[in-house]
Amino acid sequence: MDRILSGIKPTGQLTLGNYLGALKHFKDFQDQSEVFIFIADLHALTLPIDPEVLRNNSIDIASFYLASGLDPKKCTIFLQSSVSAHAELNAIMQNYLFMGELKRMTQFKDKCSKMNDSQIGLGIFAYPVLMASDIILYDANIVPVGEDQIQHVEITRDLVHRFNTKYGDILIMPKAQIRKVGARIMSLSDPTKKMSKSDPKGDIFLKDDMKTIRKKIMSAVTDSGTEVKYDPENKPGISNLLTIYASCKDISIEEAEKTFNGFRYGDFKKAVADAVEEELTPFKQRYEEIIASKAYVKVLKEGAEKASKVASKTLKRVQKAVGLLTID
Ligand code: ATP
Ligand code: LTN
Repeated sequence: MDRILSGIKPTGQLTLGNYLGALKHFKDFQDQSEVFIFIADLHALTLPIDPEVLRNNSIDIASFYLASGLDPKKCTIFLQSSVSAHAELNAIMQNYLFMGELKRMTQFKDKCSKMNDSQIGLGIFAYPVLMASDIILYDANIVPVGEDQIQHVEITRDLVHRFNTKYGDILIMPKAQIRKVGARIMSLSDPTKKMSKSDPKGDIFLKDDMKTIRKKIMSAVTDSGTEVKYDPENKPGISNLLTIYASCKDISIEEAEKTFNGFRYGDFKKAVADAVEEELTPFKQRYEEIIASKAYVKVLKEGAEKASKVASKTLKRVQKAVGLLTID
């Protein structure tokens, strides 16, 4: 049976990009696979963050997970920090990834390009080690993520290969699973940049009210010309809106393109806003109910117990393999 693992870090308000690229699809696995979905709160500490903001963001993500249809009876939902094996495995795995590899990571370069060495914490540099540990702990073979995370899964694969070559077949080889549509939603104000929760210009936030969301879509940057056509290079704005539409409707880009043959930009944007509203309205309602009932508390508590059982077994296996004396 497939083992699925993914997580979102509570660094800010979740965006439509997080939803369409990752969150929306997690539930699709829970009927036929073993699914582990977590809140990557230790990762959120890798850049400065206010403690109260971190706590609230974590509660939000847990509630969004439940609102997306993830069922705690069918999957395991937990906080990374409540399973200590993540930090313990990290301490071992940091010896099997090297400075040169870590320096080449796009996320590290993007996030730290404007900082000097006295501002860059070790955690953001070593980020891929912790992420690899997250994946390895649950013997996950499938890691559903947006496009920006492929490089981190690839370095995990390098680590697994390196480790298994040295110690035998100890770790499961994971693979990133990327959506055909929606793996990279772009900013509405600059469609050449990724929509990102830490760079909130041109973002749609899941907590925005529907009126604001519609307004943002209606004022999204479009391109010269009049044709609604998928051409990311020459028409990044229109292509991004087509992607958002296709992803909300669960159809291909080609089908979306056909739907808008002959449409004016204004009418097209209105249809995109309708599709987003249709998709997000029930989701947002469920989120409000979950926040009000605090349903996430029990889920996170039980999730931590379930996750810890699985994680501690893998940790033991790794400790033994590298020669740590494990006394049962
Ligand atoms: P940050 O801005 O703090 O780096 P982020 O918005 O990129 O955060 P993450 O927590 O890194 O979000 O990502 C959670 C999941 O959402 C990941 O699987 C990531 O690949 C996916 N994701 C993030 N942004 C987008 C986007 N614009 N389009 C599609 N998927 C995305
Ligand atoms: N790096 C990811 C969050 C994350 C993750 C993981 C995703 C941390 N550990 C393990 C998948 C598997 C991000 O920034 N979205």
